Amino acid sequence: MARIIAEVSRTFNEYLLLPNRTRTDCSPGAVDLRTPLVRHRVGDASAIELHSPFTSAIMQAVSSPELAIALARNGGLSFVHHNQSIEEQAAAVRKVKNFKAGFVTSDTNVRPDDTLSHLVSVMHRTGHSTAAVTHDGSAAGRLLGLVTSRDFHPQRHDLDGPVSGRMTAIADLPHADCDITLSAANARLWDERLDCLPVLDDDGHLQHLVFRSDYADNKRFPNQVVDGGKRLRVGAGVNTHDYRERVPALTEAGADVLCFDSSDGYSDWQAQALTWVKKHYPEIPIGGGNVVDGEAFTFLAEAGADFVKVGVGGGSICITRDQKGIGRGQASAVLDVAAAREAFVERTGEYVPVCSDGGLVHDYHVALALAMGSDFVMMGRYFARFDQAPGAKLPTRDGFVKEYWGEGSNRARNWQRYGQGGQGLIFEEGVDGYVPYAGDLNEGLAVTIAKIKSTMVSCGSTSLREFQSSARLTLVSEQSFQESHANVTVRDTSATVA
Ligand code: RVP
Repeated sequence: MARIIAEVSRTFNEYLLLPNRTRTDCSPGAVDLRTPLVRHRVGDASAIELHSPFTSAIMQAVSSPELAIALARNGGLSFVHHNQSIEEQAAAVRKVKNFKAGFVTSDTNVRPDDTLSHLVSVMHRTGHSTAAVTHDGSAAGRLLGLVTSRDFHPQRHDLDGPVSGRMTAIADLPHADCDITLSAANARLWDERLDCLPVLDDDGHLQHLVFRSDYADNKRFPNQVVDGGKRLRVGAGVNTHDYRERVPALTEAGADVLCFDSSDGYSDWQAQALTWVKKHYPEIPIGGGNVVDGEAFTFLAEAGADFVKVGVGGGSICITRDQKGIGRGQASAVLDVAAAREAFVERTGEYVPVCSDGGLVHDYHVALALAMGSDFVMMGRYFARFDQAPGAKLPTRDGFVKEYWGEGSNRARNWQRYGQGGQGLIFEEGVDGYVPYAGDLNEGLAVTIAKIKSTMVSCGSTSLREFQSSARLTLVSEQSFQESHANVTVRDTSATVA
């Protein structure tokens, strides 16, 4: 007979944190958001630590190399999605690993015989005012010169004329070799009063451009998550179908950590795949999931998962619960799994981090997920709203939106995550939609981090471990939920704020 679990399935919206006593030394500046990413012995440090507890969802509409770079620079980590060929995914991982702060791959490139009007349209598209002139118009072609928007004027110069007529030719252009460091490049930019320094390989092919403004930019990211070689860290999603080919390629590309990406990770397939990876690639940590209860957590932890992802059906684009009737309120799922994790620690002395994945709608939901025992969170909708996410930005009457679609939607065609009986998608488990545009990730995430630190201060905690162990949570009634919101007509001050 079916067993009914007595406990009601609850969401984050149903809880609030009670403030604890705040000591005088507990201020936002003292709050440390570092958190373990992968399994470790209790008392030892995790081989990979995040500096802020955020990962981005293993989704096409979310985890592009650009987003991965921005998130790692802000202390978190992206998992590059696997809904692409092995070669494409490995190339995306390489792009993140090869990112050198301040060393930019030129995105505004033309050939010497291109017209100035073509140059104008390229600059318009990229929004950049410095273009590399290379023999083939590619970012890695032989550099022939640089041309900037200051080198020509549409009214003074014939826009049908060639770019070569207005560029500064390589013979007159200060440039550097590949082994130059960022601080040496910066010194040259200032000493020689340059705005841009091209970096060339031995054959004169363009490798990077270094801009004066980017040096200061790099100083903005003291929390970036890097490997031993100071390269940004990045993760990658894998599936239980082609992992024998995908895992070696991703490892070779330099991925720091992998994660099985499945809407239901409580399966023998995932356990077998974990066993295989642990046997053949013991050096690369790999997470498992998704699960919603302690039993499934223990199953994956025993199979070797280095962290376990929690959440079925709570994602903002997810309709799994409607379609299949499976899932669990995210708060109940996290609480159950976190309890099993503590039992696992007691039994084995091994700490297996827990990730709350999906359904985080408000910033305070992140704080609740952490308080309930998650070591870090994974978010899709949240990151899809930013400039760095790959979805198109579209105008609406009231501003802008970004495209965001589920991996179980027809649009994603992700049969590896949602393949139903190996027959591709017979029915959708996700939707294709829009999210409000939220600008630059660096600014948006800074606000979220400030709110979480403020919550932790109110709860008297300066570390996530302390937050988890001392948090007091209360269930809210419908009435107290209403009371939480403003109960006046809120004046729209946006027009008057400078
Ligand atoms: P959210 O942050 O609420 O947008 O949720 C993102 C999560 O939703 C992903 O990390 C994944 O676990 C899940 N997902 C992705 N696609 C789909 C779907 O199409 N059903 N669900």
